[in-house]
Amino acid sequence: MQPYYITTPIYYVNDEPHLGHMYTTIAADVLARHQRLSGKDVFFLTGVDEHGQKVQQAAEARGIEPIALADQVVARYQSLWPELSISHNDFIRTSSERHHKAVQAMWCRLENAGAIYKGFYEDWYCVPCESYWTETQLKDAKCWDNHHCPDCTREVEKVQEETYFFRLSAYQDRLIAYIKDNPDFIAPESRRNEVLRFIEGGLRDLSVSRTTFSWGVPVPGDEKHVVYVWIDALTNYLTAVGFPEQENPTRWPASVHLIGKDILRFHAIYWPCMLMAAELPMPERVFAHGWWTVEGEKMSKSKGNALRPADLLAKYDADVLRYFLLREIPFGQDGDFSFDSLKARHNSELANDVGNLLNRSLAMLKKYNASILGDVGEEAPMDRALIADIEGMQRDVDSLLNRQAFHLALERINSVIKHGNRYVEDNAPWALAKVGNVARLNTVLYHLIESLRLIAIQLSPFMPKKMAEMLHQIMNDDVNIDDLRLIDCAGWGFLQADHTCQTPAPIFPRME
Ligand code: ME8
Repeated sequence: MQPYYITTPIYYVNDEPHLGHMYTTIAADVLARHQRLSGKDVFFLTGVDEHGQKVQQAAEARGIEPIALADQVVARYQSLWPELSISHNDFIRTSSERHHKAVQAMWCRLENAGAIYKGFYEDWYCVPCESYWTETQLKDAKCWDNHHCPDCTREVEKVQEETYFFRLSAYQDRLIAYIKDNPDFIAPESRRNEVLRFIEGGLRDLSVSRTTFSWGVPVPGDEKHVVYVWIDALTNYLTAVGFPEQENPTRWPASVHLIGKDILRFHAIYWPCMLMAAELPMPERVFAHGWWTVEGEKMSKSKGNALRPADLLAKYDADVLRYFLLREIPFGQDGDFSFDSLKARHNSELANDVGNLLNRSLAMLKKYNASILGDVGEEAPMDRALIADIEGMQRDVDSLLNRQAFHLALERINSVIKHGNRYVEDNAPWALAKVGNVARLNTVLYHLIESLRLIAIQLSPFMPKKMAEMLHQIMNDDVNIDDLRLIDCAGWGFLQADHTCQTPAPIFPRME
């Protein structure tokens, strides 16, 4: 089986999960589910980033130990993911022993490669951004890393300390060449160009240890230093696949690192350079998606307008949220979350289009043939056109999802659903029933139900529970969505004459 290894960022435990964390994780889940359905051997990783000054400070502010804070937030994530049908294979915590070992092994590997040296550091540090700046990179003596912290104009701290450096500058030319030779490595295109411009501006060696706080992994052989949180965090992608027990883990490299645009520099520059130094293969792809605003405003802790999963799930079905988040904005671009557009999309695309096609088809089958599929007669051009459209859609969805174009994949599926609704109008089964054209009526109803089955399978990575319900009505049997494989079920003609479907029950009741 072809392997497929997909990751989300590991989320900081200084904040509770919010819409942004849901978004990346749902997107990764759709890809994991699609690839499993396609027969790949999927490993889907998510988890939490527990170390660093930011987490230590958040814990101090609450008067608790960092690990106690981490435990609380981990519990939130671990109860949230099943509610959203997230099908991860592993959940990594950076405080775990396996990860400590991996970080220390990575450190030694970098050191043995001559990529780490000890020096003295005098620079400015922005704690919320976990980033170092030189004097000239500051604006009005404040941080302005407007990617990682969108409204960051915060005070920076002067740091003067003995530190270890990673020779980032030594890999600059190799990294530029690599990015140029591998056009699919960083996506979307605009982000790739941004990264190239940044590297071409010159890379400075990176300070990779701190002595001013202790919440992290100690540097091997020099325990007063703690490994810089990003070296620690990025290594999680190797920990989970068995590094360092496996020096070159068989599941490595990752097929895709899915991230937000805020952490592109770390994944597209630091991480590849670390891997080059450690002589490990590059991830195949780093995709940086855009940022959500809420009703036109940036989400922020200070404004208190961050959308929390519990509030969303109290109002909306998890699958409807999954669908909306991936349908509403082209993946890679920024977008706005509004309750009005969620309702509008739900009512038009889910209730009206797919919901209606399912309902009317099953209702006609019940009315005209006691819910039993009849024999298929000779195929008309209209029937062949519908089948061809379905088969084209199956191929297109696969190639679109292979480049993370979720919105286009959904558009393509929706175009087939519209085709199905047109097919109903064009064939007017009620008229066929009226004139007693049973052969043609059976053929039309079969084409509708078989199309719906194949549509539900293609939509199942996006809406696993809803599509399990839809398939249940069609198959008249429980369908284990997680075990479906295209090779067994995606061919036209799977349903047989004499199969009995169920009486329809609306799966997307209209939102008022
Ligand atoms: O950066 N819109 O963790 P983090 C969309 N621990 N996505 C958003 C978002 C928004 N408004 N806000 C956050 C860290 N995200 C590090 C990562 S990885 C080795 C270490 C999502 O808790 C998006 O995926 O700040 C972003 O990259 C991530 O949350 C940052 O999560």
